[in-house]
Amino acid sequence: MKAMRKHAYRVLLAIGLIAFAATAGAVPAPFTITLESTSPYYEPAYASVSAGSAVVWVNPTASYHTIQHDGCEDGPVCAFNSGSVAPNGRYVLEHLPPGEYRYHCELHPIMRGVLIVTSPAVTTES
Ligand SMILES: [Cu+2]
Repeated sequence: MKAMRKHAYRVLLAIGLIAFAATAGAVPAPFTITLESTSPYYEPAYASVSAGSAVVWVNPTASYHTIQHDGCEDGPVCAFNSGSVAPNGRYVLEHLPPGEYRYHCELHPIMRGVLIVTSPAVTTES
C-alpha cells in the first residue's frame, strides 16, 4: 500500500513536469480582451500579460470601437492604435515592450482599459 502511494506520487510528479515543460516551450496563446457595450467596456479592463504574448481584442458589439494608447493623444509615444474595429472584428497586438499601457476608445472616451506587459522571467545561471 505504501509502495503504491509512492508510485502514484511519482506519476503525478512526472505529469506535472511534462505539463510544465509543455507550458515553458510552447508559444503562449493570445490573451483575449472582449469589448462590451456596458461597463467595464473592455473585459478585463485591467489585463496583465508577459512580454511576447499576443493580445487580441474582439468586438462582439454592434458598434465600431477603437483601441488607442493614451500616448497617441497626450503622450510622447503612441504605442498602438487599432483604428476602427468593426462589429465582429478583432485587433491583434504583438511584440509590445514591457510597460504599462493605458488605452481608450476614440469613439467612446468613457471606454478605458489598462494593459500591463511584464518582463520575461529572469533566469539565473551559475
Ligand atoms: Cu467604443
